[in-house]
Amino acid sequence: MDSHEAHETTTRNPVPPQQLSGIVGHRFIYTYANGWQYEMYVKNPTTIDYRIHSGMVGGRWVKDQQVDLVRLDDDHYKVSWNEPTGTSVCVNVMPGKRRLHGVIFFPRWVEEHGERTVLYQNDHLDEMRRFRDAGPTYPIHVVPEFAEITLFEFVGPDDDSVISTAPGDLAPGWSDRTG
Ligand code: FER
Repeated sequence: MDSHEAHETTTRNPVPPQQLSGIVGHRFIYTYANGWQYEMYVKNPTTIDYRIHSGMVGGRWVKDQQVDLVRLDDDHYKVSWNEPTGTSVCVNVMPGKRRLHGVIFFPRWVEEHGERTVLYQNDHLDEMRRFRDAGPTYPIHVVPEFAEITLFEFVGPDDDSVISTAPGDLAPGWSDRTG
């Protein structure tokens, strides 16, 4: 047996079963321990829409962000992506526990000028990439926080009406609905 075959016979599959139906097609609203309130809609296994209701870049909203979505375990998913702004995000979601943990990696220019990203990003994609490339990128501002999921509901996949309004144009208290 050559070394390649030896590897083939001893390697293990590290990937747990990928059943994503417990998160795809769901909308959830959550508040981080630092008070920042976010809303995410998992449109399909590769795409999210989201709104930021309050916090450092409250008012920002995005549709059709491409993400990596995996199931880590029972009631435990992980969503990871990189924004056109250069911001990277990893979010662990435990719907049954109403628990979430996010780590946001902001480039220096967003930490200094977050207001430049407070808009409907889809209408400004090239502008965001220009800001990203102009920097400065470093030092990265790392924000790791737990959050409580205050609403978790199934609304169905691939529905562009779920997130279609700026956070600031919703009725007062809209994001306070629980469930
Ligand atoms: C989240 C944390 C950060 C999230 C989105 C972001 C939708 C996006 C940050 C940014 O680009 O400013 O939990 O969920």
